[in-house]
Amino acid sequence: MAKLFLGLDSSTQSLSAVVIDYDRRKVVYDKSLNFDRALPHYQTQNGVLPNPNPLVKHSSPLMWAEALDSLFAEMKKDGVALGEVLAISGSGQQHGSVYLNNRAATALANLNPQKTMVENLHSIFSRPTSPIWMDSSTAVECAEIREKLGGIKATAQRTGSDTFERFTGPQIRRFYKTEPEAYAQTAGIALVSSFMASLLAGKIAPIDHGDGAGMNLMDIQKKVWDTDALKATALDLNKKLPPLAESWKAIGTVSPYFVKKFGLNPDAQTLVWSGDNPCSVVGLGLIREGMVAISLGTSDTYFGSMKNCRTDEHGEGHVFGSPAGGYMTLICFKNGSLAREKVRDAYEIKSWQDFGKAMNSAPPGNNGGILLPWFEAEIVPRVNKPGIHRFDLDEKDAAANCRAIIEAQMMSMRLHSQWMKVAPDCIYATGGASNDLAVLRVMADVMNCRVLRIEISKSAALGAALRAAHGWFVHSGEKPKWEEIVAGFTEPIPDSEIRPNPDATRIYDKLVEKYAACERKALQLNA
Ligand code: XUL
Repeated sequence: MAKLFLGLDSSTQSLSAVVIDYDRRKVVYDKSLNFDRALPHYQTQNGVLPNPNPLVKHSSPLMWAEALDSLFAEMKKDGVALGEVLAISGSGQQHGSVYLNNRAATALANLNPQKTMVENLHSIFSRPTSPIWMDSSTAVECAEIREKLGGIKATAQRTGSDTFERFTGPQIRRFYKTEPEAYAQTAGIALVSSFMASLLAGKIAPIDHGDGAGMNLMDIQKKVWDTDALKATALDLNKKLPPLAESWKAIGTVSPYFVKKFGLNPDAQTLVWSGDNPCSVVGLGLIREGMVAISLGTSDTYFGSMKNCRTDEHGEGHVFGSPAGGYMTLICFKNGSLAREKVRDAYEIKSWQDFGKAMNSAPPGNNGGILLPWFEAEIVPRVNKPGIHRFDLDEKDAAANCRAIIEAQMMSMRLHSQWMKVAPDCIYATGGASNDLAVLRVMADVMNCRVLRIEISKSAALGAALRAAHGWFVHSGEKPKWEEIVAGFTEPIPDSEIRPNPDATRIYDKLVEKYAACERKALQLNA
């Protein structure tokens, strides 16, 4: 019999399912349900509920529950062999929180298959909506918690990250301060990931160390709730959080609701869910220290695997638990494609191909010319207001400016990932701009590391399915190796490898020092 594993991904805009046939190393099913289109009665826009305050971004936990019903119905209709699925795990958009009252545990344990999920669960929430990662209404609470924990460095050392508006602790604090009665009625707080896992398992699920690290509430070294952080956040919070667990922990067999309604295997194990970024680390095959993925999208993201926990004293990067063991980092640079486009358009360059040609007509190192492309306020380094700064760079020189923006982005990644003390030995590049060879060449040369291209779509759901396989083996008493679990599922695009050119690398080893000095100067100018 085939070994089938199901990975679900409850993301901002959709719920997706990926089924893998483990022995055949194949994805055999892949489907997404878009919240706005499939469930228009919640009136979300891109998965977010309308709100007059642009800083407030909430979604509906009941919508996520309804989506689970709808997606299982689709899978059944599509003839997925649900009775053969051995284990299920999942991925959730990080940081979002769900507030449950004291009816939740009983309702979950008694899900009635004659009714819909919505009918079963409509009265279990102490807060009808869930703040999600796009919310930025908690600046005050971030400052309050950070101060109580002793500042940026201390907060990052303790929880893996400085306080951020979207992180769950500041969100909980805001709820506690603004709606004290509803907070008092809250018996349990879940993350999106642990909420969805709770529905599948029919009981309150633990939070894994990957997603738990995105809360500013977990001791990142010991992987336990941090008493001081809990106290700095809200009253009695220790009574409202579920236990933390390893990412491969089995919660129990799937709720009979899914067996009776959709024909799931009654012995199917539900595994703890994790956040989408930790799941993507597995779905991209970043299972050992030194493996890094760089996604060149609207913002550029640097994901790396790290064996031992180190934190960023400037509090710019994040450390989460990796579901493959150890840790992962996520460093997000806001001025990604939009900045690249701004430079391309400023010089009236028609295509990315022509942009690449322009870049290639300036030499590696750009004769020392440096651009700091903060077209928007930047996350890494922290820059509060936009500013463009040029050093030894002629604004009129199109080729030099095209090369300068890419070199700046790559040198910034090199510089601001140094706190990890892990030099990458293999970079998987993904996202729109990773199709550009000239860009990847600079990446390889600046990072002094080979670069391979990889397709990222569905990496979180695939990672969840691979985690289900891994967790199922662990639960069956085996000691699965991650290399074997991901083999054949997370291969880079064939023949896409670019190796660093030693001459260029030598130039960048020097230039990055100048870049760092320019950055310090520009930060002063920008302050
Ligand atoms: C990570 C973050 C986002 C969400 C997106 O810190 O906020 O990547 O996880 O779903």
